[in-house]
Amino acid sequence: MLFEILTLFPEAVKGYLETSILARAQRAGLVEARLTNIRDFARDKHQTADDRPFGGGQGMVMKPGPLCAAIRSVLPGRVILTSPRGRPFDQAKAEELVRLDKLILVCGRYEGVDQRVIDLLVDEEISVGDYVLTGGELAALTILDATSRLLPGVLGSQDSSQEESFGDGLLEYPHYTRPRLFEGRAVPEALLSGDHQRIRDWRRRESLRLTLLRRPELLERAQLSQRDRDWLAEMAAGLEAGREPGR
Ligand code: 4FV
Repeated sequence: MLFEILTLFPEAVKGYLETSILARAQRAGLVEARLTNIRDFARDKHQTADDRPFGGGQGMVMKPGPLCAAIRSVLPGRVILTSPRGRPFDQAKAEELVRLDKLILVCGRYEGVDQRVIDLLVDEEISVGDYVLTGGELAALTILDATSRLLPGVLGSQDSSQEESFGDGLLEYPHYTRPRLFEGRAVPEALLSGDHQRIRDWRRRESLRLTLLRRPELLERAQLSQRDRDWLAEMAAGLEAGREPGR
């Protein structure tokens, strides 16, 4: 899968791409990430990529000329602008995007980009959260990371995307590794039992319990068995009665 990243600060993105799983995926030819510096498309002698907003107000706005030229230099492909106005990014979106061969990720800076760039060339705006970043680069890397790790072969055997948060619409169960006892705290018995069904049940109950406590709205969309529903009812009753630890 090819990711074209358009940014005014390629150096801010490079380091992350050259690290761990993403670096290995690029070496294996599973992922290709190309960086384009939007300023290279500014034609004036000072290579100006931003200007003051019409109508006044704080900050600067990215100029349409350099940004449109930069986008057109990497077309065709799905053009995504990372911005707080965008559709919230989630696992389902990552699973949709990973079906594409190529993604063009445009990183905003300053107050944002001239609206005519969006009207002319942007297919969709995506937000990684309801907060304001200094730049869209972290959002672009978030989308690239969550999407490319779903590509077959990107996650090695030691890392799996099977059983994880949102994999089945629930929050992930707690993880434990050696030592068995740490600062007086033991690993739950079930995980030491060697009984695979018991281990699966413990993990499923923990996922359900954490999701009930922290993200109950996710339960509406999750695929739940009757046993899951029975457990949830028991937990909800336990919470009511203060029996279930609220954590
Ligand atoms: C953002 C977000 C974000 C806004 C102004 C870049 C910044 C600056 N992008 N999800 N939240 N972008 O805050 O995606 O242009």
